[in-house]
Amino acid sequence: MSRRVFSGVQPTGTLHIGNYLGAIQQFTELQQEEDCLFCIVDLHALTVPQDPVVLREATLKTAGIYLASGIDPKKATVFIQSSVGAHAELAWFLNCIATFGELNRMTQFKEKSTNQETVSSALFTYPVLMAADILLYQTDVVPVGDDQKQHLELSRDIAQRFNHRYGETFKVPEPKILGVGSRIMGLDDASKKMSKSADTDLNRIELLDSPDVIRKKIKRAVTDSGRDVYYDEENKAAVSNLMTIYSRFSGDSLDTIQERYAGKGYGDFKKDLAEVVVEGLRPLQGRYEELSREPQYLLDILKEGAEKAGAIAEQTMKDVKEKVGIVRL
Ligand code: AQP
Repeated sequence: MSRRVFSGVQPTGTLHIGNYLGAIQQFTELQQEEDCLFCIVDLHALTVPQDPVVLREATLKTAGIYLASGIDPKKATVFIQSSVGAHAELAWFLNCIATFGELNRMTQFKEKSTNQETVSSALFTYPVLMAADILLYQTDVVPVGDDQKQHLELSRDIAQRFNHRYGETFKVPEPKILGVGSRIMGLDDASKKMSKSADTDLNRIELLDSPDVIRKKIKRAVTDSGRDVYYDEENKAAVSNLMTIYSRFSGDSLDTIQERYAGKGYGDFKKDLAEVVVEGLRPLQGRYEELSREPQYLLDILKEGAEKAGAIAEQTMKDVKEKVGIVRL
């Protein structure tokens, strides 16, 4: 029997190769065998201030990138989080289960709230909404990048606590985190992950960057001291990150890449890496271009996805309300 898979991406800008290699590429593989739901989590994006026009555009762009990356709406359910009201509703019930102490230990909250003038309470409770997203669909497997490991652990704890208090209600989900490429680091600073919200766009290669922009960003990417291309995460963090990107886009192993560039410098390696990434993204960019000519098609897919997801969510919400003692009128 196929397993239920759920994952989401925030529409907080244009997706980058970290989102793609860490998460979306797994989605396209999983949809072949499993029962998949892929969501654009716009309510999560609202935890930090958003321009409404930009948010709406980014939501549709993210949906377009999903499809352009190879997510097939005939195989997987694709929808926008806010189009299924039960996400926010279940989050409330789970907020009553999660504790302040465990949310206070979330490292992503600490990173995102540091040096901010004001921090919304929703940024603090963000992982509870994420737990709701997952638990609502009785999810077995959640494919994510390595940065979401702690949030996934919390979702499991919340599910177990709810089940213990009220009786078996939620499946306890398993994370699916890849090895190589589960955390792509910034091109400008290999000690921090590549991120949509990093201060400079030299931090990331966006999936819709033109070939020239990709070449420029890779040329300017930081490297480490020395000139040899070899994999050593501790002493050669920047070069190791670039080798990981090369490996994931080309399919070549890290050893093969190391042999290929033995005796050559960073310059040759970076030049080839740029072409590997340009070629790797070409099909996705072509499909995105085609999809942008049919905006209604995308809206129809999202509407249908919301209906399918909503029907599953409704079952879970019925059970949750029954269990906690909400009066049915
Ligand atoms: N650098 C990364 N390497 C590998 N995987 C990554 N992911 C994010 N960054 C990397 C994975 O992409 C999926 C979607 O992430 P998200 O949009 O929900 O939020 P995020 O993890 O906070 O990603 P960003 O790009 O850093 O966005 P902002 O800057 O808006 O917070 C997740 O599975 C994530 O693990």
